[in-house]
Amino acid sequence: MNNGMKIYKSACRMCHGGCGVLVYTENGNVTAIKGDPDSPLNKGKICLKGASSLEHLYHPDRLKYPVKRTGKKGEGEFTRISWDEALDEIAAQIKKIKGLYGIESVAIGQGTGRHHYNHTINFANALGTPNWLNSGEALCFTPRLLSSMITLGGLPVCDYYGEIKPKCLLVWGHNPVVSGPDGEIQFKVNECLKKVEHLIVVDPRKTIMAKSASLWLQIRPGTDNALALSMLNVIINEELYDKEFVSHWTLGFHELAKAVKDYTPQWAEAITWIDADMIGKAARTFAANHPAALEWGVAIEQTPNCLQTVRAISFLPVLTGNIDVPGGCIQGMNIAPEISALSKRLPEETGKKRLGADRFKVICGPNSLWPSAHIASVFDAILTGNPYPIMALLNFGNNGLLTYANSKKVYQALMALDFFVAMDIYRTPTTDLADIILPAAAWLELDELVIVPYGAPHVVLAQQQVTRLWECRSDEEVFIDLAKRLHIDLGFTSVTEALDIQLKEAADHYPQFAGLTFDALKEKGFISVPVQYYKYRTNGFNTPSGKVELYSQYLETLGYNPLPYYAEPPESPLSTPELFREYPYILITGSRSPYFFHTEYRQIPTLRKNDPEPMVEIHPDTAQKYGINMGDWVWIESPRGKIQQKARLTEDIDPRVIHVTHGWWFPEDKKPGYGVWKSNANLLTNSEKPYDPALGTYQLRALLCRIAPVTGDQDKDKETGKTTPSKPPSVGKPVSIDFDL
Ligand SMILES: Nc1nc2c(c(=O)[nH]1)N[C@H]1C(S)=C(S)[C@@H](COP(=O)(O)OP(=O)(O)OC[C@H]3O[C@@H](n4cnc5c(=O)[nH]c(N)nc54)[C@H](O)[C@@H]3O)O[C@H]1N2
Ligand SMILES: Nc1nc2c(c(=O)[nH]1)N[C@H]1C(S)=C(S)[C@@H](COP(=O)(O)OP(=O)(O)OC[C@H]3O[C@@H](n4cnc5c(=O)[nH]c(N)nc54)[C@H](O)[C@@H]3O)O[C@H]1N2
Ligand code: SF4
Ligand SMILES: [Mo]
Repeated sequence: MNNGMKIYKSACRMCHGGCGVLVYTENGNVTAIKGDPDSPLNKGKICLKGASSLEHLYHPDRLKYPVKRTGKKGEGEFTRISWDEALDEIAAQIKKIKGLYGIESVAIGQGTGRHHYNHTINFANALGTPNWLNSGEALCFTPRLLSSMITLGGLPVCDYYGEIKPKCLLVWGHNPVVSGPDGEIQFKVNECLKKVEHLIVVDPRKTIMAKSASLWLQIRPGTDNALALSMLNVIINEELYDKEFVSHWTLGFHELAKAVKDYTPQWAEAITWIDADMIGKAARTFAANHPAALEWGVAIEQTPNCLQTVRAISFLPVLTGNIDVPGGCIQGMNIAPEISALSKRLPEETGKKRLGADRFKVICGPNSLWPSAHIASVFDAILTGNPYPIMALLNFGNNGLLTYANSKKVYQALMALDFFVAMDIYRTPTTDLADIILPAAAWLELDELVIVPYGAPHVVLAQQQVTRLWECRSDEEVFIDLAKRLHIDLGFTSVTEALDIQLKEAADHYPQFAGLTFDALKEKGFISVPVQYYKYRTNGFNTPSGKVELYSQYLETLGYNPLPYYAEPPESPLSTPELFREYPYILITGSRSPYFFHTEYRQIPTLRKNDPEPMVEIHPDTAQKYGINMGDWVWIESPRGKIQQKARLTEDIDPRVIHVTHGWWFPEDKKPGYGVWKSNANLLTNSEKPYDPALGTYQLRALLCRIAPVTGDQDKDKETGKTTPSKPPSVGKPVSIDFDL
C-alpha cells in the first residue's frame, strides 16, 4: 500500500455517507478524493464536505494520542498517556463501578449514526449495561423507523432508482438537497426533481425545494400532525384512496376514517396557518398523481407527539396505493442486515432496568429495534441518583454539550460524573469535560460497510482504510481492546472478522454476496442489488397481521393510542398564551448547513469560509420592529436561556418564526469551552417533560422565543467587558426531577 501511486475505491463518510469515491494515494499519503463515476448513487459527484476530506484528515488540531486530565474538571488541562494506560484505567473504572453500584451505573453514549453505531450498542450489551444512549435517539430517524415497522413492517423510502420516477413528490420537514444522504442520496434527489411533475413542500421556510415547488405549505412549526390528519380527512371523505389496496392490505381503515372525521381542512387551517383550500389541493394532488412518493425528514420528529405525527404522515402513501410501487415508496429491502452478533440482546431482567423502559416502551422496551435509554432520564439519574445512580459515561463520537437539549443541564450532569471518557477526532467542548480522551480514526483510516439508502438499502459499499495517522484508532478497535481486558464476548475478535460475518449473512438472502469477503468487496468497491417491488404480494407485510396496520394493536397493547390524534405543541401560542405574550415567536433550530455536519467542521477552512458565523433567520418585518439590520448580533432568548447569533434577514421565513442554526462552537477560541455558551442553540431547547408518550422525545423545535438586538453596556459580561457570554453556568445543586408524564 505504501509504494508509489494507488487509487482505492471507497465510500465518503464526511456525512452519513454513501457516495462512492476514488481515493488517490502517493507513498501512503492521501493526495486527492474524487467521486467514483461507477457509483450508482452519486455517479462521480461529491459535495464540498467530501472534497474537504483531506483538510479534515491532516488537520493539525486532530487528537493524536490518548490523554488524561491533569487539572480540575473542565479546565482543559490534559497530558499524554499510552493506549495501554488509557484502556487499563477505563477497564479498572468499569470494574470498580460495577462492583459498587451495578453495571447499569455505567452508561455508554454516542452521537448520530456513524460506522461504529451498532458496535457501540453491541459493546453495551456485551458489557451488560442497559443504558446505551445517543443524541439522535427518539428524535431522529428512529421515530420514522419504529413507526414504520409498527405500521408497515419497514421504512418506506422514495424510489429514485428505477426506470419509473415519482410523478408527485411530497417533501415534508426535510431538505434532502442539503441534508442527504439520510434515507436518500442528494444527487439522486436532484436528478429526480427535474422529472417530478408535482412537487409539494411542507416547510415553514422557503427552502431551495420550496422555491421550485408547485405547492408550498408554509406550516406553523410543530403542527404537522394536524396537516396530515386533515389531508387524510380529504382523501377519505372524497374517496380518493386506492380502494383495492386499502381493502386487501390494510387493517383498521374504518377506525381511521372515524378518527379523522373531525379533522377537516377548516379545522387544520386555524392550527397550521395553512389555507384550507391549499390543504385540500395538496391532498388531491398527492392522491391523483401516481406514482407519488413521500420524502420526510427530522423536523417532524423533534416534538413530543412525534410518533403519532409520523404515523399519520405515513398513511398518505399507504391510502393512495403508493407503497412498494415503482416510483413510489419502496420498502422492505434490507440487503445487508446487521450481523446477528451485533444484535445480541440483553436478558429480560437487565432490560427492565433500562432508564425509561417502564414509560417509553416503544423505544426503551425489549421489542425496539435498538432498545435505548431515555436521554433526559440518564442526565436526571446522573444529577439526582434516582432511580439509581449513573456514575460513568463512555462516549464515542458525540458532542453532547451542543447536541442534547438543555445544554446547561447537560453541562451540570457531565461535570457531576465520577468517570467520563470521550472518544473523538478533535477536542471539543464535550471532550474537554472528560477524564480521558481517546483519539478516533477519521473515515479514510478505517474499514466499514456502508449500506445505503438507510432504511431500505440496496447498495453496499466498502469504505476502506488507506492510511492511519498518529495513534488514532477506530471505535470498533477500542471495543475489541476493552472486551479483552474485561473478558467479555463481542461475537468476533477483529473488525475484518465482523465485516466478513456480515457479508456472509447477506449471502443467505442475496446471491450477489455469495463467497464475498470484505477484501474482495474492497476491490469491487460496491455491490448493487436491483430494487424489488410489490414484495408484500408474496410475503405480506412484516407486521403481525401481514397487513399495513392503520389501527395498531401493538401500540394498544402497550397502552398507547392505536390511532393518530392531534396534540398541540406544549409550548405554543395556543397551549401557553401567557408565555407567548413574553416570548412571541416560534423557534425552530437546526436546519442543516451544507458545509457542516452538526457540530463538525467549524475548524476546516474551506468549509468554515462558506458559513463563517452562526446565523439566525428573521423576516425583515420582524427585524424592523427591533431595529435589527442584516448582520447585527441578535439575542435569542427562550424560557431556558439566551444566545447570540447574527441576523440573516430573509423573506423566506414566516414573520412569526425564528430559525437558529445549531451546533455552534468556536474551535479557534482556545479558552476552555471554545465559546460554547455564546451561540449554542441547545441553551434554548427543552429536556423536561412532556415527552412523547411512547418514545420519550423532547423538544428541539416548535418552542417559544423572543429576540432583541445586542446593543451595548447592558449586555456586557461584567468580568470580561465583552458582549458575549464566555463562561459556563455555575454548577448549582442537583435538580430534583418529577418523573410523571
Ligand atoms: N450537510 C448536512 N447534512 C446532514 C446533517 C448535517 O448536520 N449537515 N445532519 C444529518 C442528520 S443527523 C439528520 S437528522 C438530517 C436532517 O435533515 P433534514 O431531515 O433535512 O432536517 P433539517 O435540515 O433539520 O430540517 C428540514 C426542514 O424542516 C423545516 N422545519 C423546521 N421545523 C419544522 C416543522 O415543525 N415542520 C415542518 N414541516 N418543517 C419544519 C426546516 O425549515 C428545514 O428546511 O440531516 C443529515 N444530513
Ligand atoms: N437544537 C438542535 N439540536 C440537535 C438537532 C437539531 O436539529 N437541533 N439535531 C439532533 C440530531 S438529528 C442529531 S443526529 C444529533 C447529532 O449529535 P452528535 O452526533 O453529537 O453531533 P456531531 O457534531 O455530528 O458529532 C459529535 C462528534 O463526533 C465526532 N466524530 C465524528 N466521527 C467520529 C468517529 O468516527 N468516531 C468518534 N469517536 N467520533 C467521531 C465529531 O468530531 C464530533 O465532535 O444532534 C441533535 N441535536
Ligand atoms: S454528500 Fe456526504 S457522502 Fe456524499 S460527498 Fe458529501 S459528505 Fe461525502
Ligand atoms: Mo439526526
